[in-house]
Amino acid sequence: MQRSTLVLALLAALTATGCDSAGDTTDEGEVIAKVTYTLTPSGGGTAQVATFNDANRNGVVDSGEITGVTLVAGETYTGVVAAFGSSGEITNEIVAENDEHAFVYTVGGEMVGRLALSSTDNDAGGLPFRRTTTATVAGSTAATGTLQLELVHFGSAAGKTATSGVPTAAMERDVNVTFPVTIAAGM
Ligand SMILES: [Ca+2]
Repeated sequence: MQRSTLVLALLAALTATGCDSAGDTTDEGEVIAKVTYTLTPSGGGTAQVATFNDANRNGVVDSGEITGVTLVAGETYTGVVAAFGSSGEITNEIVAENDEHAFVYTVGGEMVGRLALSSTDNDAGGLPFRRTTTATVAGSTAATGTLQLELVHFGSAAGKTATSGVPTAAMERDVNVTFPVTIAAGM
């Protein structure tokens, strides 16, 4: 493994195979080739886009395939995830199966206690889906850490029963990628 500043991201396993369980209506075997998480500051300014682009289509995070974000302390952002297959955007296909899926965010490093995300959308059953979120950056000082983004496949709507939508480790991940995140000191 090539050592680089992306080492934290490289430590994260990546599963980029599409859902393949019986009953899925998405394209069988569709590979998620690119995922973006766009953070638009509520106070105005340029959106930040965390990106995983599996340029060599090998399903794992390689050097240069991850782009992190720099957020501003004290700012609030609107977050939106988009997913792309080899032939274009497939976000709508994921949304169509929102009762079987959920996006899960896990902060690491100095993002713990500084970066908080809350769902602003629900699935067909009224549980958090989290394709869209509000991201709040607490405090005023600079910091560095990580944000893990997972798209969990619960297998069936019945499997997604907890009100928090908390997945288990054994559940399938259609996306599992970790972005480096920097907080710039607030004004
Ligand atoms: Ca790759």
